[in-house]
Amino acid sequence: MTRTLFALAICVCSPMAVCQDNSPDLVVNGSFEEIDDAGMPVGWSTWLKELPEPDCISVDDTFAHSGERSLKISHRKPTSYSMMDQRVDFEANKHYIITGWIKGDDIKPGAGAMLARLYIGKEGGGTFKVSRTFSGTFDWSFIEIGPFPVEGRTWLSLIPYLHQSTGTVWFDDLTFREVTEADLARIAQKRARDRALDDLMVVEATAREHDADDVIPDIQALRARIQAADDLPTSLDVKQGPPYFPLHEDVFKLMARVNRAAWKRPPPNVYARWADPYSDVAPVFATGPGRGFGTFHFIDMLKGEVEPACLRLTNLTEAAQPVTVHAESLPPAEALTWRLLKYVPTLGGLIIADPLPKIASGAGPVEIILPPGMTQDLWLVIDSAGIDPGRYRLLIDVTIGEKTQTRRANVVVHETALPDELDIHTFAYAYTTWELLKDRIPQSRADLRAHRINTYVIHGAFTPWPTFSDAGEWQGLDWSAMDDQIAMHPGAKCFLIWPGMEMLDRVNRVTPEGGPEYPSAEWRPFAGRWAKELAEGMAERGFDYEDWALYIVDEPSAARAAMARTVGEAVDAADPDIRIFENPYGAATEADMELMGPVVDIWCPSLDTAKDERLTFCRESASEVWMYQVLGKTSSPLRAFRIAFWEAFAKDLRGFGFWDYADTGGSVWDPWDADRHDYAVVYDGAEDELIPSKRWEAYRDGAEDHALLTLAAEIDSVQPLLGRVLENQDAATLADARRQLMRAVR
Ligand SMILES: [Ca+2]
Ligand SMILES: [Ca+2]
Ligand SMILES: [Ca+2]
Repeated sequence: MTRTLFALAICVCSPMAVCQDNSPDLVVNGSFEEIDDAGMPVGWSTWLKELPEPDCISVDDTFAHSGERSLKISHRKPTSYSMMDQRVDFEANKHYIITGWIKGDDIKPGAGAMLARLYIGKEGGGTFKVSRTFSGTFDWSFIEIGPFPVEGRTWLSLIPYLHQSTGTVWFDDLTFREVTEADLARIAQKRARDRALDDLMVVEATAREHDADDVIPDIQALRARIQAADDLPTSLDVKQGPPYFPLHEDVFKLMARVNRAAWKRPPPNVYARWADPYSDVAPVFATGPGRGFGTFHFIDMLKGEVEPACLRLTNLTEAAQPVTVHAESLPPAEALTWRLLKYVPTLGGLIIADPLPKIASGAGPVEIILPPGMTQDLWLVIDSAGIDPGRYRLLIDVTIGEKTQTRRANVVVHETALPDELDIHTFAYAYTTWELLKDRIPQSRADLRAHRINTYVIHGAFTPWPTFSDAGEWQGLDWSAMDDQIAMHPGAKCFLIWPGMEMLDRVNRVTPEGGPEYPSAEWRPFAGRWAKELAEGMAERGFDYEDWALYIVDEPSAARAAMARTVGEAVDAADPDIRIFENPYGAATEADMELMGPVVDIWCPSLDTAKDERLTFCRESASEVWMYQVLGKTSSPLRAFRIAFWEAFAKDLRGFGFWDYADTGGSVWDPWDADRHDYAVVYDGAEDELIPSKRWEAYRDGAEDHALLTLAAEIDSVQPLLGRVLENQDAATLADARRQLMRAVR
């Protein structure tokens, strides 16, 4: 194929078709056609003083995606790292898209390699975005980053690179363009179209599985209508949930017909059955009689625990159905809370069952409208704190129109009680400064306690820092912000005081202005004095050394690991009883770990690294080992939030923290409105309301499971049950293990 023909083919298939307005390209010489006297590309620089290999960066005239030239980066040594850099300036508060083309020849990774990719850097050298990584040999491939909002930013760095790898990479036609309102509308319509088509695919697969052949032509006709539609919505009502628009509702109506085909006898209008609350569910959901566990359910609980039960409802008609649910015979009504599991979209094009707004308490009745064809979970959350131990029969009437179906459950509340304080440390970086919490601080603190959080990270803005007179004399620590934090968290098991030494030059807040600087020998006594007074102040407030720890830097590796060591030594010299906490993840090398080992008392490695030699090292070099995880919206409630507690128990990890309780980019409901993942496990409801998610409920249930395991620790059957849960990682195995453990500890 000649170059011209190849270029033509690309025009046809380029994903840029989504952005038709073609606003001006902000990259200078993104096609690498212009070169200076030294043969280097105009507009680009290498920030390296010296290249790792002579001529490893060049402009190549053998291969080009367009024009005659491209950027070539080539390494012979697997340790080499080279890049080009261009700062791109733009207007704030708009959306942009970055595109480019990349070609590779025999790219092979060295140790810790990031291979070849396009990296977008922000001020201070941090990562803004990255393309996917490329390795091996491949022809010109399209890279696209965005569209993304830049919010207040006015510049970014475009950095094509080859990182610690041998081989050759070429880059060409790098562009950076504003995405207009019209483009954004088209992108939103594409999202709506993809949602409907993805759901229709499930309908079609189910139709083929159920032999619902008569529905297939209608599925194909609807697909054609969705593909051809030119009036799709440019925004989805993410709070309301699916179906999002009339053609989407047509997909759901077909789902009703397909699910009905599975019934050999006349189907009910709404099929209601018990399901495990932590099993997977989706709005278009293949179902049929006898799937799942149907009409009868057991719930075993410790005294003082909370546990959900779940009624899964499927509308088998093409009309919306009002459903009334009422609990007839029951444990005390005060123990019951009804929550409806709603669906929200994710950035990756998925739809997940996550928010759990409260819709009623007590016996009911609960009334919901189930859209055509939709499957939705109704949770009945039981709190056994106010229930006397014993066996209760629960009758749930589900009424649709004139017809009532009754679903039965046995609730057993065991004599054995959940301890008031958990053995394991639980924390969620639940800063009072998060946007989502600013007006909901008391609610959030109560919600954290209700979800068994007992340990709080107190960040640098609340750290008791020393104050100095104008002459630079030490005036003691300012406890005002810390005292407020202590007052907000009564009964806390532990405070992790994170001064955030690695940020904003905070490491030098222990010395007066113009005084000695980190890491000089003169700086150290100041750090020591600060730590000593911190411990004295905590003691005055009733906190022993066991009740708090100093979390010097976050996620230490490289320079941060060195800082943890240096600060840690100064702290140890001043007061060796102060406990030092650090949370390394995959970026921390063996050398980083060994550097910090002598000063760390509590290791909190990321769970994925809490294994093998790393875990052995942590156990041997510190008195306690905890773990943490960074969990996103699509992390599995069952596995990442609940069963992770079983893994913590199996490995004797004494803490489980996760990022994050309330960190969001813009609205927690909307995955597209800001350039930051919505990590939060709670949603904003009415003015002062915080709506829990399925993930957040799973965390509480995991913490309670951990308490059950602790109670059962001496029982022979605990190890095989634990092993089975960790191996199978499913809801049914977990429920069975819980039941057996409860019977063993009573
Ligand atoms: Ca070119
Ligand atoms: Ca958001
Ligand atoms: Ca529970």
